[in-house]
Amino acid sequence: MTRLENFTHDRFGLFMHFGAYSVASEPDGGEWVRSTKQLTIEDYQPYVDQFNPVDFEPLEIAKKAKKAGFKYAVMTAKHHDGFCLFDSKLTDYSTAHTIGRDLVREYIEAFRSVGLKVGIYYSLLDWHHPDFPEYGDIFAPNRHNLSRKDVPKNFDNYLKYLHGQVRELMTNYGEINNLWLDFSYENEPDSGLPAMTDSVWHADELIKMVRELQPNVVINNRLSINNISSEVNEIKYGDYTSPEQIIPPKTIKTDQGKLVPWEACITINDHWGFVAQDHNYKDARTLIYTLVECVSKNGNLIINVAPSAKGTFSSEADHILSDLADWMTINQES
Ligand code: FUL
Repeated sequence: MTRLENFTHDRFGLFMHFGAYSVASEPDGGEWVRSTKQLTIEDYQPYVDQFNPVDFEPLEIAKKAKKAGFKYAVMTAKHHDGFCLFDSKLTDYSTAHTIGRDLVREYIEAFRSVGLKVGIYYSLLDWHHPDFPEYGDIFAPNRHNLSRKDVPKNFDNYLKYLHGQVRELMTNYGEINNLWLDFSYENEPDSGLPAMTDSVWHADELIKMVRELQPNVVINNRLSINNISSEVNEIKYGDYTSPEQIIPPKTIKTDQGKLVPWEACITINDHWGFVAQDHNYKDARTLIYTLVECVSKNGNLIINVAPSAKGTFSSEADHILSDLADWMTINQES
């Protein structure tokens, strides 16, 4: 099977947004808390210092995920806050430095050991890197206040960092099945960020490097702008489109009528990052109906379950996964 046939055959993925923002557990923002609360790097530092998921046992999570019918997983190696969950030679802003753990390695080894495919989420945005011009981005009310125009920046330095970290992730962890890059958007002209055309990330070069290092990896389409809706029917970079919190109304086809692979990403409750107060969970029945709907339209479904700051799933999420497991036991193909 080709890499894409494998991906579309698998259909069902588990997303995990895991990071320092789980300590904040902030309903207004979740993983975006640094932006929504307009926190400086120093304001955010206590969350980074306190992030110590002593109960994170990826093998236990992997076993649950396998039983619940997931075929692959994707975990955040770095979200927009820039804090890395892996050991990078390019920064000390990582769990390798703060708690001596490479959480990405732990996750990958555990999930692979139970036969699940492994993917890595990597944010193109980086609100911590000194050469990334902004940490406000589109959803903050006072976005302009958040850009760092006062500090001299060299965007090429940031690009070197981004490409260098993707190289590390694609080199140091064996075979990676999915690279989930996030994301590109139409930025405001005076934001300080170079116009976010498709070429801003040197996307051609990046994709070429990734394909050389990992010939079988599938890549989402978020190097291109306008990438999170279900309207997109052309893939400029990568392999599949990634509609967010929406199930496309029908199959997605190119103007020439060719089927476009897609993966809908949805949250199990209302946040990507862990928020303890968020009890608005989708039940197993809803998730199963959603999965069937996606498959019937030629799509994949990836459901996000965020580990808490200690590294465990909430009891609600555990129950839902166990309900999924019951259903899967009866219906899974052998
Ligand atoms: C978005 C991000 O900004 C969210 O925080 C989340 O990671 C989602 C999957 O993609 O665009």
